[in-house]
Amino acid sequence: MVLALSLSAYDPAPNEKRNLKLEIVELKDVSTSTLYIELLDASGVVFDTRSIALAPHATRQTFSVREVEQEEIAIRLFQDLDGDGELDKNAFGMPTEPFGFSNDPVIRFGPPSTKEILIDLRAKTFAKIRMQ
Ligand SMILES: [Ca+2]
Repeated sequence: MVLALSLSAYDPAPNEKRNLKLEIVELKDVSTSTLYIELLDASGVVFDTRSIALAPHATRQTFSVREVEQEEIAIRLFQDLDGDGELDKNAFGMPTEPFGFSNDPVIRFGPPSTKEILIDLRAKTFAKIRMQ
């Protein structure tokens, strides 16, 4: 017991928090819109959602992800143009509002896997996402 207690003093920051600065580019140039940002853990579960009221005609936006405990996260975003708080889709299920994912995956027939969009926060402190 004494040994365990003394060893714990050498634990390398077990609750280390990580930050990521995001630059989001190629937003659609409109007078009013809101950017929704979803943060997912490595298993694809959303653990945080943020929204930003974009400045009129903003085509880029920065955002800081602060103090997350996850070592890897995935990021999903969309630009809500009609103010309903949801990503609009057409009859085929294709988004009709701008969206983006971390790592800028090529979108073909559906959303990317979580693995494709994971960012390793132990290696990266900055990421750029292009809206599609
Ligand atoms: Ca919408």
